Amino acid sequence: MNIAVYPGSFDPVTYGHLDIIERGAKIFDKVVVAILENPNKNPLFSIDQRKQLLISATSNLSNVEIDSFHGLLADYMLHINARAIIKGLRAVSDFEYELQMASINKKLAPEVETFFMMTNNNYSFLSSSVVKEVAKYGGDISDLVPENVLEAFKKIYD
Ligand code: COD
Repeated sequence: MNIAVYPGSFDPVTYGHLDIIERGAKIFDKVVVAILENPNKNPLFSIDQRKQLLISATSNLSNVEIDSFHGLLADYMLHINARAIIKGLRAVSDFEYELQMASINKKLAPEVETFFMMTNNNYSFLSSSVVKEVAKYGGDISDLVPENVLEAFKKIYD
């Protein structure tokens, strides 16, 4: 079975992420969306909240699973016996960082390949940070995130 891991912070999941997940799920047998538990970051949503938001936003996709991990992605890949990492690319600015990540992951786990998927043009400007900023100041994010994420923001800011 070809298992791909789509790692990220997903704080919170956006339509940009979901587009990558849906397209990835058509190519790979299974896609594991893996949320990084990063003690150095101060997320808006807890790991459990992010997990729940992702679970319900992907409930229509039978070959998608949601998990979380800490430490190195390369170790997690070997731990779950996955050989493919999916990354989304938006702008040239993503490329430099992602090239560095792909290179270090290749060094740490040579049998693991990184696959890059170009953003959907409709979401090329979209990131979790942009969504959080707009929501914080009362802007409309209904075209940017699924309904359940919209509800989660309402609980924080309404
Ligand atoms: N369109 C397309 N792709 C998108 C969009 C969009 N609108 N928005 C986000 N994406 C992509 C991102 O490019 C990324 O590939 C993925 O979706 C997740 O995005 P985020 O912002 O939720 O997550 P990041 O970028 O904060 O995640 C970083 C990782 C957790 C993947 C990374 O830090 C990591 O692998 N950490 C583990 C530690 C490790 O192994 N480090 C390497 C050695 S130093």
